[in-house]
Amino acid sequence: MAQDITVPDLGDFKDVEVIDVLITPGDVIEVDTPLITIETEKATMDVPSTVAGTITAVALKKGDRVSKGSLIAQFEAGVPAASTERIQEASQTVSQTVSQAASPAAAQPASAESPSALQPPAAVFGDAGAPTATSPAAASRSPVGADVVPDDKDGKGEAPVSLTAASSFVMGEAGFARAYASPSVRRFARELGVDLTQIEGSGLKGRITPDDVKAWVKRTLASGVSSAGGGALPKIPEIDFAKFGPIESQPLGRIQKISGPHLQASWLNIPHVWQMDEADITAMDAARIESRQKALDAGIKLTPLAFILRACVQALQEFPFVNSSLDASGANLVLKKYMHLGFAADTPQGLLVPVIRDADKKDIYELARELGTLSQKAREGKLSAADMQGASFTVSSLGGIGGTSFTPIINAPEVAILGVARASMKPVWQEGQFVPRLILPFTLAYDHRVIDGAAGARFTSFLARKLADVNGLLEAVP
Ligand code: CAO
Repeated sequence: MAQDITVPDLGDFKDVEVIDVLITPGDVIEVDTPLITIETEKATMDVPSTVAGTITAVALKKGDRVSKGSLIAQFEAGVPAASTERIQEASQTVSQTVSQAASPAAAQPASAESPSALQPPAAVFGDAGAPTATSPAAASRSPVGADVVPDDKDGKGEAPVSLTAASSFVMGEAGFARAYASPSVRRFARELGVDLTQIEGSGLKGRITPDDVKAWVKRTLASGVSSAGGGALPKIPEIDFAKFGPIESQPLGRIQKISGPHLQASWLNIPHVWQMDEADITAMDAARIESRQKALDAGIKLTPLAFILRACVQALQEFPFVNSSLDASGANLVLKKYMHLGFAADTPQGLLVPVIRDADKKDIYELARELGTLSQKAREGKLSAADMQGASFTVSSLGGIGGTSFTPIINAPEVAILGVARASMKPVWQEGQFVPRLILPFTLAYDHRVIDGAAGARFTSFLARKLADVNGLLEAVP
């Protein structure tokens, strides 16, 4: 028989916003499985389950507001009931977190200061921007691989760690996905540039607390070693621009605030190399123009990007190490057997990176259709967390806007990103004469720890050949 799961005592808080719902009907939950993430003015926290069973109905959605006793979901006890002790522990987790949030002394500086902490999370740059599900329930409903592996510290499959976009906008910090910490602690750690994998949690069952993060920072500063292993960066001097003329100060957008530190982390942590090349896409564009109307009739806008994504798939199949990530130790390469392609989308809210899943199983038309659907969702601010998770390689195309080339920043923990500029007609020397050809400039940014220069150049040369081979691009996908 279905039973109710309700919001436990939230201390002084009432009418708190739900910023994420981590369960769906059919999920098997255990004691401590995070059910929802709520956000107060002071902190973001998970509400873990105090029961075990199978979710039959979910009563909440993002944006709803809850107080003590609000119905979260209904469940049927389908797995062994949790022991009283574990139920007490779960309840204790909630009340401890809530009381920390309620206490100004314990409130996290990041939450109090960062506007992003006061707003619903938004995923930004792929894994970098997307919530990373780390609960068994969330992992089971997510098609994403390595970044949603449940934290299973004690071998019981419990993972009272949840997600926010800010918490999982990870640049080169694969360990974050496995760290045993609340979203607000993750956010706090990210803002300080702290690698949570290096911290031993002193909280319940080893959970990392804000104090653990602060203590780690103090120790690290005292020892003069940064989390990146180097010394502190020299600071850019602060300048009073008003001395030189009138100024106006505007806060950065929420997405910029989230993505900025992670772009910087990628920039600082990854030794980037940029390999530039060009492809002759004359035949490809002719085929595109020929099929454009037919595609439009089917509701698909066929742009060069769909062909480029298909060529990327072919290149990634040939060079699987480009479809990989370094693990947290930096000593092993995680080769991904899936091919989820992220693409940068310029939206009114800022840069977002939706992900086309299993791009290797899709032909040009399916890729174009998904590009259209996801771009529209991105612009309307309707992308879900899952829409932005799990990219294994990213393409950033500025071809619709202009420019002859640019040097993109890798969407860590991926190891490469393709930057596509605008194609233009150029005179090309062929068989003793110049002929006009449509030339597409592109740049592969790659992590030199993983990809050698020769391999990078082989990848871009292969990609150029694939882009020139329109028949190969249009072939049915097996
Ligand atoms: N060369 C020449 N023309 C191109 C082109 C290229 N490389 N790429 C696209 N175009 C053309 C398209 O064919 C289209 O023209 P028509 O309307 O005449 O067919 C026009 O440019 C606009 O294309 P689009 O932008 O609507 O579609 P897209 O599939 O190329 O791109 C998307 C979709 C979401 C990637 C794009 O709209 C976008 O947001 N780009 C910005 C990405 C960004 O900000 N990157 C920087 C991130 S930091 O690294």
